[in-house]
Amino acid sequence: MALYLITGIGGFIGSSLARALLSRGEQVRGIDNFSTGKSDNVADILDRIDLREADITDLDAMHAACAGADFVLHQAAIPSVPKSVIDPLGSNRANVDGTVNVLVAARDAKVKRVVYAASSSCYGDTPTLPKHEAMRPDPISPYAVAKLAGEHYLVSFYRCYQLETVALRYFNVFGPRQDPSSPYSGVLAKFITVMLRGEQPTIYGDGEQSRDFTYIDNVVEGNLLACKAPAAQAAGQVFNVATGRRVTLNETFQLLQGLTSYKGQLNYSPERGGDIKHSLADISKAEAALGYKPKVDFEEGLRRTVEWYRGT
Ligand code: UD2
Repeated sequence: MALYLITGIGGFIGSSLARALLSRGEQVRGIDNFSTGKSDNVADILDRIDLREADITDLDAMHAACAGADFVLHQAAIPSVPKSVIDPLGSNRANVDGTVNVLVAARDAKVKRVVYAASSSCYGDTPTLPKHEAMRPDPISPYAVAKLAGEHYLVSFYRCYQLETVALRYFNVFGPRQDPSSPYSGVLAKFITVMLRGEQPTIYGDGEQSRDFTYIDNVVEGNLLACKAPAAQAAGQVFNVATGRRVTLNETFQLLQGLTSYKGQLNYSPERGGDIKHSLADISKAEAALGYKPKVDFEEGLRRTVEWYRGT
């Protein structure tokens, strides 16, 4: 049994990781400032985790949280491309300063490995598809820059201090518990909840933008594999975590019409600043080095997610 520290445990991804680790008999400690995370997300596991309410930019709190931890799964962040366009300083504080703090604390506590939630946004709008890790990043939004800076810090901490680090570039993660209520929420959480209420979803742009939407279970699997893969293959490395298939928003809307029984129309409004047109991952590096294989495809993930929101 190992002790895992999850930063951002109150978030949709952090809380999903916690549940998966507990079900495997592992010990879980979590830290969250509950700015975007929700205590509801961990309500059912509260008695089985060591939960600490603190900010990752608080170095003392991070030192205390890292003490005795074997692995750190660093998920805490202020996500959202448009939010970072409005508030680049806030994005930088949480996503860059916060990440350096986590790394310093993990290094000092001599944790075995840090796995980091990086983002597909680092690839930017370069025309080459699929995106592979050897491509030169070309971030557009402040969020994408901050997430990429975090990656570079991970690699630096491996090279300078031999702290084993793995950066996982998540591609548009979705699934149960993703917050649908903020203007910055992920598009699938918003569409599903809006359509289940019989209301009209809004597409920014023409709806022909595409994403490699990745169901949460695949991301959980990627994290677990990243902790266990031999250092020679994983430490100091960056991996895409995705499904290797892309769908447009217009296609997604059609699929959701069937799953939610929504009969209404779509509303189209102007494209969002900082957006990327197409996103698709090459996942061969994660397959070869980590043994990663997406377990749940897009349609099945969508079905499970709709069912979950229907039940809430
Ligand atoms: C980016 C990253 C993703 C993750 C995320 C964190 C890319 C390709 N992906 O997601 O990996 O880091 O940031 O926030 O950079 N949209 C609508 N209607 C809505 C909401 C969104 O049309 O009500 C559009 C939006 O303009 C975009 C697409 O849906 O074209 C996806 O938007 P999103 O906010 O769900 O995720 P995205 O791609 O910014």
